[in-house]
Amino acid sequence: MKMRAWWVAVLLGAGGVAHAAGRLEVHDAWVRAIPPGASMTAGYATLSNAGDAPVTILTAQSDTFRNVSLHETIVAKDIAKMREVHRLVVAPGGTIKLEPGGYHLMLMSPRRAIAIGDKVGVTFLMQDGQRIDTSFDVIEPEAAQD
Ligand SMILES: [Cu+2]
Repeated sequence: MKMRAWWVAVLLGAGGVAHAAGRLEVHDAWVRAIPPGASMTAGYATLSNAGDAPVTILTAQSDTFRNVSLHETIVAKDIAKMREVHRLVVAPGGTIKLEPGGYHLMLMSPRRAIAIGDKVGVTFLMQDGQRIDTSFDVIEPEAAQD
């Protein structure tokens, strides 16, 4: 009897591990058009986890920019500073917004000019090895503020 209970527990445990998975969904993704004379801009989006395990985003890449990183804007003593974020965890059923004044994608050293209406491909890289390909719309700078 004890033996049978043990087997049931092992089977349930294995099943739980095998099926629990994070599932990142990216919505409302946009990039601020690069201001004249600048060589960097930022990307914003709503990141939701539709899975039943946490999703850990390590970084992102883009064919359009040589240098892409996850940043966070922090205001200390009325001065806004940015720092790189090396892991962003989206809880199961949770949402994190990349938005002006908060988390954002820092997009630096463009390989080509981007115009309003263009789409910029961004790939999010997850800790578990998953890659999610997304598309960000380029929007005029006046459409947002930091
Ligand atoms: Cu930044």
